[in-house]
Amino acid sequence: MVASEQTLLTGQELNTLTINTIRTLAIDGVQKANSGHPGAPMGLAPVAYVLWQQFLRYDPEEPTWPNRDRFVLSAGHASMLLYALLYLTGVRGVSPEYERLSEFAVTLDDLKKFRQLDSRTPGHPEYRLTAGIETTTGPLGQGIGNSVGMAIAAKWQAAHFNRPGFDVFDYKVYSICSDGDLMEGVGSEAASLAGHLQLSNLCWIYDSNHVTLDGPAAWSFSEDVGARFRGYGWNVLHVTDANDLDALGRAYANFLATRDRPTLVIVNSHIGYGSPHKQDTNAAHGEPLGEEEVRLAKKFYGWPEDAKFLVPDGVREHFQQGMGKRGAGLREQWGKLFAAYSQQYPELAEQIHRMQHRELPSGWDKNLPTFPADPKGVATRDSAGKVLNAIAQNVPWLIGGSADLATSNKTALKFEGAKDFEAGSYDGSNFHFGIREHGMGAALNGMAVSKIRPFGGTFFNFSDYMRPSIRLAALMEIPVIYVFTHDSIGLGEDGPTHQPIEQLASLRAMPGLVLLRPADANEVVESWKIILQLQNQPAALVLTRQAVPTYDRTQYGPAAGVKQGAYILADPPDGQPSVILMGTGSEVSLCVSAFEQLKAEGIKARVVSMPSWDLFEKQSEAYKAQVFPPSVGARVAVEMASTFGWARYVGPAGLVVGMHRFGASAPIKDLQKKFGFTTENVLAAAREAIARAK
Ligand SMILES: Cc1ncc(C[n+]2csc(CCOP(=O)(O)OP(=O)(O)O)c2C)c(N)n1
Ligand SMILES: [Mg+2]
Repeated sequence: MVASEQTLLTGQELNTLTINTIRTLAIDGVQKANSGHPGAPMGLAPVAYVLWQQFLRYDPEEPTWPNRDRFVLSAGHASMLLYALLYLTGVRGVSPEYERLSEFAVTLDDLKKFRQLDSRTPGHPEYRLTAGIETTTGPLGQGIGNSVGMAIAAKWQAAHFNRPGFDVFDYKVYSICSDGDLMEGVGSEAASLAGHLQLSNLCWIYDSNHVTLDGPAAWSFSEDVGARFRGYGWNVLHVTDANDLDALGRAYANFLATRDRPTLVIVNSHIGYGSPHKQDTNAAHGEPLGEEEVRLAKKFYGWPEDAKFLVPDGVREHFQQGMGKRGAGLREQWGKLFAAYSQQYPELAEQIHRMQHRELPSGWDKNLPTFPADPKGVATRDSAGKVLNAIAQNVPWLIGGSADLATSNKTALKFEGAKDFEAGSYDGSNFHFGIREHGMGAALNGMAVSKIRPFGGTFFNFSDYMRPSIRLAALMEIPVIYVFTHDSIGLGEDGPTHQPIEQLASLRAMPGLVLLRPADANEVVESWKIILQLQNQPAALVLTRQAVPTYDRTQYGPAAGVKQGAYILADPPDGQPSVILMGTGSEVSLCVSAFEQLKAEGIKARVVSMPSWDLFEKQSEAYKAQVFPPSVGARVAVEMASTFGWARYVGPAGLVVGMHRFGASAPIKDLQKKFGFTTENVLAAAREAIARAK
C-alpha cells in the first residue's frame, strides 16, 4: 500500500504507512552511509510517531516558537529517526542565530547525505547545525540530563513571566532514551534532581529493547528501572508493546494529566524490525543491515524491495494534517496571546524578547562594585560573589546555583527578593543542584538552550565530574557560566584530593570555552563583564579560596586589559624589559613582588597578567608581540598548576614555576614554600632566565 492507493487508506493504514516510511528512510540512510544505527529508529518509529503526530505542540513552520514543546532524542545514535521526522513534518530551516526561516531543516537530499561531510545530517544530532535539533546528543545520558534543564527553564519561565490569563510559557519536554541513557551516571543524577524538583512538565520515554551494543542488556543491566524511578518520585507507566499506538497515546495522555511529578514511560520494544516475530541481528549491533537484509526488511513492511528513500504520496500531507495543523493553530493562538500580553505587560514582553535573543537588559552592568587598592585584598571567590549579586539584580534570567557548595563558591544570590528555586515554587533564582556536578552540568546546558543564562558552581577540581557536559556546551556554542572556586593548592588543608593540578591545562585545551582566572577583585569585575556579553561561548571563571591583593591601578596597568586576555600590569619606567614575569590568578602577586624587588635592584622587569589564554590568542599578532616582544627571551611563568602548555609563552629560554606532582594536605603557607611559590623562588627563576637568554 503505497503511493497511488493513498486516498483509499484507512487511518490505521496511514499510521502504518507513515511509521514504515520513517523506518525505511532510516534503513536507507544508514545503508547509503554504510554507517550508523538502523535498529533503534526501526523499533522506535511508532513511539515517536504517536508523540509527534498526536501530542507534540510544535509548528514545523516556526521551529523557534518560544512556547513549543521540546523533543530530545537522548539516544542520539538513533539520529535517522529524528532526521526522518524533521523531513516528513517539513520543519523549516533556521539561521545559526535561530532567526530567519529559510527552506527546510532537512531535505530528502540531506537524508541521502547522512553522516557525510558538511551535511545537515551528522552521525549524531547537533544543535545549531540543523534546525529542530533542540540539543546535541550522542554521549548517552546527556540528552536526558539536558531535558531536566529544559523542564527547569520552562518552570522558571512560567513562574516568572506568566500572569493571570496569560500562560505565555507552558511547554512540555519529551525525551526518548535508551538503556545506555539510563545506565549512565549522569542520567541517574538528572532523574534524581527532576524527581526532587517535581518537574511535572518532563516526560522520558524509555526504549526498553533489552539490547545494547555488546549483546543482551541483561549482560550488564538487571535493575528494576520502574522501581528505581518510583523511588525518585516519578510517575512510572508501562507500554508493553511499542507497536500499540493506542497504549502509547494513553501513556502520553496520562503524562499530561499528571501535575505533580515527572513521568517515565517504559516502552517494551524490539530493536530492528520492531516486531517480536522478526529479529534481525545486525541492527542490534549498530551497523547497516546490508543489502540482503534491507530487502527482507522492506518485504516485511510491504515495501517495494528495490525502492530507496521512498516517501509515498500522502505521508507528508498526513503529518501536515496532524502535527502541522495542530501546531500552526497553537502557535497562532499564542501569537495573539503574546500580542495582548505585550500590551498589558510591555516590560515583561521586552524581557522575553531580550532573553530569547540572548541579549542583556539595558542597565545590565549598573551598580557593579569597584574595589579600592588593598595589599591584603580579598579572595577572588568573594569579589566574584559580590559582582554576581550585583549583575543578577539587573538580569532576571541570570539564575543558577552550586552543587552543594554555594557557601564556598559564593554563588548564592542574597539580594532582597532572591528566592530559592524549589519544587512547587519555581520563581526562585537560587538553585540547589545537590552533590550532582554532572547532572548540574547537563541541566545547565538544557537551561541555556532554553535561553536562560545559567551559572553553576563547584570546586575547580570537581569540574572533572562535569567535563562531558562542559564539552557539549562548548560544542553547542551556548553561554553557560561555570564558577569554579578553590582553584589551586592554595586551598590548603583539604589536600591533594581537592587540589586541582591539570584542570587549567585541560580546560584551556577545550575549543570554544573561555577560561578566565582573574588576579584580583577588579579583574574579577572585568571578567564578569566579558562573560555576560558572550552569546555563543561557555565560560569558566576560576577563582581563589585565599585572599589576593587588590592592585593599585594608578600604579599598575588598568584591569580593563582582561579583555585582551593578557596585558602589561607592570613595566619598567623606560626601555625594553630584560625579563617578563607572567602569571594568572593568585600567582600574579608573586610576579608583582618579584618585580618590585628587581626594580629595587635596577633590573628591568615586566609583569604580564594573563587571566585568559583563550582571549589572548584572539588578539592581533601586533598586540601579542607588544605584550611578549620576541626580542625578550628571558621569561618566567608562575602558576600553581601543571606546567603543561606554558612553553608556548615562555619560549626556549624561559622557565615555569609550576606543579610537577599532586599537591598535599597542609596550611597554604607550608605548601607555597614546599612547592616553590615564593617571591625568592620566582626571583631566582627570573635571574636564571636572564642568564639563559644571554
Ligand atoms: C557515553 C557513551 N558511551 C558509549 C557510547 C557508544 N554507544 C552508542 S549506542 C550504545 C549502546 C546502545 O545500547 P542502548 O543504549 O540500549 O541503545 P539501543 O542500541 O538499544 O538503541 C553505545 C555504548 C555512547 N554513545 N555514549
Ligand atoms: Mg537498548
